[in-house]
Amino acid sequence: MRTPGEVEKPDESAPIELRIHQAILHRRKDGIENNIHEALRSRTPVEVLNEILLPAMKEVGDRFGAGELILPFVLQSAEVMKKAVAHLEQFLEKKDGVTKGKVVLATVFGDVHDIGKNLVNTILSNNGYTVFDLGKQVPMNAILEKAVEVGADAIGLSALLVSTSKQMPICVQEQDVRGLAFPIIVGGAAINREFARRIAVLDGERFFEPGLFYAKDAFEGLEIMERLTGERARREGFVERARSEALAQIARSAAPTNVVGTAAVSAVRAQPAPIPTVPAYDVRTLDAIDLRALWPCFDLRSLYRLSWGAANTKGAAFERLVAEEFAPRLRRYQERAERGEILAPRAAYGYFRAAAEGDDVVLFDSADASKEIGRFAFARQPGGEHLSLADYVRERENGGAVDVVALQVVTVGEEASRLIETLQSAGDYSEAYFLHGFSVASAEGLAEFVHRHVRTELGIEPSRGKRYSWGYGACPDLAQHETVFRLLDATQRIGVSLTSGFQIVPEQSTAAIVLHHPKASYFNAAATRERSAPAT
Ligand code: B12
Repeated sequence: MRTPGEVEKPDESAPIELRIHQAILHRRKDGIENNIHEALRSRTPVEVLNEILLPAMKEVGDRFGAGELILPFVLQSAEVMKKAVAHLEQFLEKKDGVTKGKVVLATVFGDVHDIGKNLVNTILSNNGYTVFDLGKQVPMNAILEKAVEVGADAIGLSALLVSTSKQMPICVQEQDVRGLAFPIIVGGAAINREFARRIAVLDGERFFEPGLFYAKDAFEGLEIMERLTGERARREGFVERARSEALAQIARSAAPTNVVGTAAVSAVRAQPAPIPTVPAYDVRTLDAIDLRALWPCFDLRSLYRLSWGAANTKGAAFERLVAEEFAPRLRRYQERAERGEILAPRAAYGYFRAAAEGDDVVLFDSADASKEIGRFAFARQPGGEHLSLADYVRERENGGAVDVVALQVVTVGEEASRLIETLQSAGDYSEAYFLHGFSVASAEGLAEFVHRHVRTELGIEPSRGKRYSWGYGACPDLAQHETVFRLLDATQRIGVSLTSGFQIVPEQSTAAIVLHHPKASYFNAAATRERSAPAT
């Protein structure tokens, strides 16, 4: 029984094209240059690329799509492909002749999240496309100028957050104003097909002719590029379908909807919680955190399944993957971190006098319980239990604030992102991906660690209360990060900052409000009934 992607022994007696195919499929880098040399004895460089290398990477993509390969192993195959192509290039007359198309790729302005973009770059550039990767936080003007300069076949835009995804429609509007016509592909964790269709229509009626397409992952991005650079009729059919879907959606959303505001408050509001003993109403910094105390706060399921790509690996195959690959690799990262590499965990957190006022939670001065120092206007569920985070905080009593909330901002520093960038540009795609996952787990683990620390200092049970991060369902307004940063003096204390999209820099950082109410639960303040994902 084989683990997804288990390496098969090379069959040296096989014909050279099969040996190269197997080397890419089974992620064997060693000797690939010699194999290329041997293949060039009977083929032109372009034939080696189009008849052996690209079909091999295509099969890797198909096996990934079929759930037979996990993403890190796909990236290891791409590393072999990159080595093979890099060697082949010296024999290719002019590189241009052999590209399937040119893509200008970038993470939008205000956004520092680039693992998604990097994966797209890896998959496209190792499937025959020329990628002009402009990096992260890229102003739209620079993206459009590059597209004009290189004569791009498409522009690819990536973003992590709703707030930063707002840059994407600017690409449509600016092209319209400037008379440009580059198809746009958008992707990212916080957007979806509905968003893409909406921004593909100008002035509520005109479809952006070159087309704007949503890609749920890098391989859908590849499919879209195959369509956009494929033969004319197929491309036109593809764009035509995008047009009709976008205009149909606009027509549907034009229909009046009866979303009503609500005066209702949830039943929780009438069940105020006992107020814990607060050590002091002040702000503190944690920057000498013992990493061994952090490891137990890791969510291994999310690391292995989400960040390291084994979401679809089942049963014994998963157990073997963890035993042979994941657990040893995690231990190696933890040992490096304990030696002072990779992570620099720091946190700023504090306790604030607080009172609910309608749907707002108001924070008061530590010395004067009537002096307001900050306010969070929280959303309220229009339906369902009509929950709002304000319901978990006591209202003013005798004019003063009697309740307490904690705020926290945590970061594992920028060293991880720097190492990931170095690995990515060196073509060590899978190492970059694995290290990104570890840094994500560390950031989430640190948020959990600080939350547990707050519960201990408040003397409440380990499971009491919840931690809510802005941008998630219960508190979607990321702009409130500014109030958190001001009240915690986060930039001074732990060296974090906010982008124009209210994203935190360094990337592996989170911000949250901690509520101690025993009935606190996760919910989505948007017009739905079901509960939303827990906070970071
Ligand atoms: C990992 C993660 C984190 C990590 C790391 C984030 C990072 N910058 O690397 C940590 C824990 C640090 C984090 C923090 C936060 N997060 Co977070 N996070 C996630 C999570 C779980 C996965 C994102 C990820 O890295 N996916 C893996 C990569 C490889 O996928 P990807 O980037 O989506 O890219 C793929 C596709 O989208 C596509 N794609 C992407 N771009 C492009 C471009 C093109 C051209 C193409 C073709 C394809 C394509 O292909 C890529 C490869 O397959 C998502 C939820 C989710 N399941 O997606 C929430 C999520 C993105 N986070 C969210 C939030 C709110 C936050 C915080 C703001 C919370 C807070 N207040 O602290 C912070 C902000 C961090 C900051 N620096 O500002 C929300 C965003 C919602 C919103 N309102 O915008 C999400 C959606 C969770 C949710 N359910 O609401 N987060």
